[in-house]
Amino acid sequence: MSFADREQPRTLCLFDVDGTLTPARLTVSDEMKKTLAEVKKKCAIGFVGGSDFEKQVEQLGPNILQEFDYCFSENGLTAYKHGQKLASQSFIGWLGEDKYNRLAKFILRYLSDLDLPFRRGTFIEFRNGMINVSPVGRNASTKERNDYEAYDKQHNIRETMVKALQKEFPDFGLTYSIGGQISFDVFPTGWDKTYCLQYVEKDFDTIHFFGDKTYKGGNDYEIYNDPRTVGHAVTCPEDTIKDLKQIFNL
Ligand code: M1P
Repeated sequence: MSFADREQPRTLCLFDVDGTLTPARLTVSDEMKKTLAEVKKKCAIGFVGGSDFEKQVEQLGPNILQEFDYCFSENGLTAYKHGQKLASQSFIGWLGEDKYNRLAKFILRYLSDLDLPFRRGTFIEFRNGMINVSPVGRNASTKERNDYEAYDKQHNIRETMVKALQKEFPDFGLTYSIGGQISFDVFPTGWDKTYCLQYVEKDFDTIHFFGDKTYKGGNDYEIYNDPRTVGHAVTCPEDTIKDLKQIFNL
């Protein structure tokens, strides 16, 4: 059995990253690392985030492949178990070049017409299992991120853009998910965080999921409500630690 060295070998704790293990786009605390190491003695641990693997390394540290039993980037479209890469599908393979071209042209045109107080660079980030669209651009600094987020809250830029995309491409089978501060993810419907469960559902009797965006429309909603998980809604990394201490008597 893969996890025979754990006290509860058929239990998995799966964590969202931003707002659950770390503050949004920032790095993991020593206290969280210590708590996760304790939890790993009890059961298997993994994370599932919308970001790509490189960003998760920036946030969680260079040794994530050793520290976590499962690493799921882009909702599990890039997946590792015990440091070994698992097979995955790609966004472009699923959608096809023609449809992606139409989508990208519409997005770039839409973005160029937006009135924004400032812009930075990288407006479409092309990933393996999704694209990420940012009206302000992914090169925004932490301060610029916060400023943009406040502006977006006031003017509903992303929400309005998602509605326009849904109207323009009703038959593309895509889901648009506003999970962070400055962008939204676009991926095939069904490739939300529940996508990663296919890699773990047979190996565990209990899969705890911890996330901060578990409300309808949040990017933890589907996996939090999935019958295969026991959902835990948290408000911040400190709250996650509090829950873990209670659940595992740490
Ligand atoms: O993990 C949540 C989101 O984090 C980032 O969002 P933003 O840059 O807007 O704060 C992105 O990596 C996004 O893909 C991810 O869903």
